[in-house]
Amino acid sequence: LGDPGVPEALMAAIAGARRADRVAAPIVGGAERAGQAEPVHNPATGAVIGQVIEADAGTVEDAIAVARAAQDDWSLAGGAFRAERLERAADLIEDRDALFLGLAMDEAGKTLADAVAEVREAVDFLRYYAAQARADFTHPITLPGPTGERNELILEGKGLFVCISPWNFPLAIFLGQVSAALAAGNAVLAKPAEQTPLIAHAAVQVLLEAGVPGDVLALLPGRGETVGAALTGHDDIIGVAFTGSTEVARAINRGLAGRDGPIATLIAETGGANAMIVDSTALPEQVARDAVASAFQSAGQRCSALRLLCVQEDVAEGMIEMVAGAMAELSVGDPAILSTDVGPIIDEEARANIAAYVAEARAAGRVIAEAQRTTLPAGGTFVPPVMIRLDHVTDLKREIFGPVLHVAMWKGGELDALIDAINASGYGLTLGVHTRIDSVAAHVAARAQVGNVYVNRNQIGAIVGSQPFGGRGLSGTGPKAGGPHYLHRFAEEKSISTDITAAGG
Ligand code: TXE
Repeated sequence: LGDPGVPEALMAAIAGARRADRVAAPIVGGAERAGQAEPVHNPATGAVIGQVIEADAGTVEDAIAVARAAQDDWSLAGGAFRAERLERAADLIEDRDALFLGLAMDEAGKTLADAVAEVREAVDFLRYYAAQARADFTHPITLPGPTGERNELILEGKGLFVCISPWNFPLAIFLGQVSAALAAGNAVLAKPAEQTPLIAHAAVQVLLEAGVPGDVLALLPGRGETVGAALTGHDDIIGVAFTGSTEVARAINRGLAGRDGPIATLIAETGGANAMIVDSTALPEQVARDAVASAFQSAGQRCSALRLLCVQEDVAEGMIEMVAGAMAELSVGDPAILSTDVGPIIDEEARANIAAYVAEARAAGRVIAEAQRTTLPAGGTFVPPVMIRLDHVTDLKREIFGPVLHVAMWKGGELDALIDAINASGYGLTLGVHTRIDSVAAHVAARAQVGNVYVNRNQIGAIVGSQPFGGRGLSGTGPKAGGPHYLHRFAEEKSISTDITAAGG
């Protein structure tokens, strides 16, 4: 996006690819299912951008039966066979970037920059897991043993995996889960978020076109309480990859535990109450840049987003002023306008919740800064960025999934108490630290009970292969997406020991 002219050219290509007649129908065995269509809306304008058809109970059962019959062959086909297809899908998405960028913008309210990052991440996931499948799932691993014995370890698909994804990364998280489950040799039943079925539908179409057999990949749009619960409560399911709220992860866990089926795996990535610790040696310009980007990109609708800025007391006034100044510059509005920095909240329910929280803070006199440059389309669901002052870091009780940055102060000499208080939230996703003292950064990084630590930089971002992403505690189960161990959680290990002293051995 850095080249002059590139954003304009992309916007023109996106406009050319836009259509209002897309239908996210369930896909089972490679074929679409009919049903009652409901509108899908653009959160920035309220405009109808397509339709979705919820999978009914019969469609869910059919998808499970079809997947059950096909999964073994898919697993036996080997990692290289599967990798080829996932890599082809990555190529197809790159070829059709205007389609996917446009859907990320129109369906999820992303700015062009956020949409570009999202499509890039989705493609990276496909290629990364494909490469791992080729390396680890194609040939047996030979293990040591006594003379006359051959010991091998092979990795196979576990069975039927349910992938349940959220709306905030409707392509990257959706495809990250689905491609990992497929790469490892599972059959996949994918349920996208209610708000973003169209981009998921386009992604499944690409995977099928790339040669993934229709029988091992079903798309089942619909609500969490109906389609999601039917899938995760089914006895034939062996694993669930879930990203969303902590409450739903708990509900899924309870559902899995209550079944008569096999002991299932749950890979969950949930929310965060992410803090940034700023000490008196930190560079104010850098803090302002990183805090504002971390808190307000994607309108704060990222699990990694900065929620709580903890500034050392003696420099707090200047730091907060600097952050407030950077906030005031943000332009809030329709992402279809290229200069927009902050887009809409995903839907009216989420908007109303965040707005009520902000109104309460405002009434208590705690709103100390807000974005000034707002041009909000009438039918959209927006909350302009705000900064809220807290008396103490422990005053942040829950995740506010929107453009709300809290700020609290801490006293020099009380760093360990601060880290303990942050850890005590129970969440464990990201923690940022801004300091010019290396030993302080190392100390914070060592004591932080989180999955991702960011030092002197923007506290969001998970580069596939370089910054494996995921939390602990209330933030999820691990292993980390885009990391070397993720794929193995989707796989079974089988060890084969053969006596090779016998004839022909
Ligand atoms: O998430 P849900 P929502 C957090 C964030 C946000 C809150 C609610 O705090 O405010 O969650 O967002 C499916 N069985 N995050 O309502 O409900 C649902 O259909 C099976 C953090 O969007 O958790 C969707 O596909 N599935 C986050 C997915 O779960 C069920 C991203 C997520 O929905 C289900 C999104 C059920 N009983 C929200 N109920 C992050 N980590 O980035 C719902 N679902």
